[in-house]
Amino acid sequence: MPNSTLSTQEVAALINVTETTIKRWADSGTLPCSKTAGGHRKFLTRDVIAFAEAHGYTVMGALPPPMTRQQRDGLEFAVATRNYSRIAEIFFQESMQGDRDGLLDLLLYLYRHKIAFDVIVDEVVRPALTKVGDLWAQGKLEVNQEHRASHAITDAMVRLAPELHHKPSNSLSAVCACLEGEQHEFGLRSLAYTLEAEGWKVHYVGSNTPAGTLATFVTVMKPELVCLSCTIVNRRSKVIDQLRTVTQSAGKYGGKVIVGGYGAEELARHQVPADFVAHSVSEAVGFVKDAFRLRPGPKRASNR
Ligand code: B12
Repeated sequence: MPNSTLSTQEVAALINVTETTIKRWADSGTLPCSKTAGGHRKFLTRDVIAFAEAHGYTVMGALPPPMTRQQRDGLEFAVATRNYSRIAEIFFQESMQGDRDGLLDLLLYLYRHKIAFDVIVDEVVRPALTKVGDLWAQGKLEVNQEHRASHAITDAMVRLAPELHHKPSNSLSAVCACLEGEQHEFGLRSLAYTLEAEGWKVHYVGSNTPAGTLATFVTVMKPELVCLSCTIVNRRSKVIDQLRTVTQSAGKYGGKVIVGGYGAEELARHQVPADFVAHSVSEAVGFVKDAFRLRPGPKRASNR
């Protein structure tokens, strides 16, 4: 279960120094800490123990359990009732601690309680990261806090991927890439893991891929599916041009192209050169299941 956190007062009591000393150590970076939206310092128990051991302080008194009974009950109840907004809030709180192990435990807990991976991404991870982004945009989170949270989540997701149940190969392949200039790859990565679990061979190209090189790759590899992610749309016409370059290459041999991401949702109001615009990983999975019936077969002719 996730690691517990301690307040400044609790840490001071634990190693028998004043609160002022703790704040000084925290602010100088000697003792790792994060701040809540309200500006309160929070410390990971394991960081405090490591610090005490390294600096010769004796840890006094009993340590709080990793998660209180009340928190555990809250999570169990939220999972049992599929209360995703509550689960997302718990996930958000964990991500703000930057606690990668705790986040992995939480993800494993959800997955083992039969919440499908695409649902975890769409209903838990996405709202949690949206909240992180909103707080950052409002100036309530420092960039370092936002980065730490998103990296901790990425790390936990990478470590969750091998734990997913993998179906046997379906002999289909997919290329997953972000358009040029695009660094947001979380949705794409999640889709890649989902496809792999469904038996696809995935070529994960990742962030910031120029359309020309992607088109060449697609022409050579001839994947049945090309997944493109697009969040930042500074110039719509440029993004559309990039999409067209790739879809034309895929169209020549009948490959399908799906586009997703924050920016793609905006683009969907216009003519998008793609077979499908997905608002979520679950939607993409639905399209893929329909389009391919998940059976290998001869390359289909283009329907564009
Ligand atoms: C994490 C994050 C980052 C990380 C990305 C790390 C990484 N490796 O992915 C970093 C720190 C790099 C980053 C950088 C920037 N970011 Co940023 N970022 C975010 C944040 C907080 C979370 C995004 C995320 O990962 N969400 C979780 C995933 C799972 O959800 P999702 O992206 O919404 O995707 C879902 C669907 O869209 C779909 N999907 C997504 N991709 C795909 C692909 C396919 C093929 C399919 C089928 C489906 C699909 O499925 C997902 C699950 O439901 C958002 C906040 C927000 N509201 O989204 C801001 C946000 C997206 N960022 C923003 C901005 C402005 C930036 C920067 C310009 C900041 C800056 N000044 O430097 C840079 C731009 C970098 C660039 N050129 O790309 C803005 C974008 C506003 C806009 N519309 O233009 C947001 C919305 C923050 C805000 N509130 O202002 N960011």
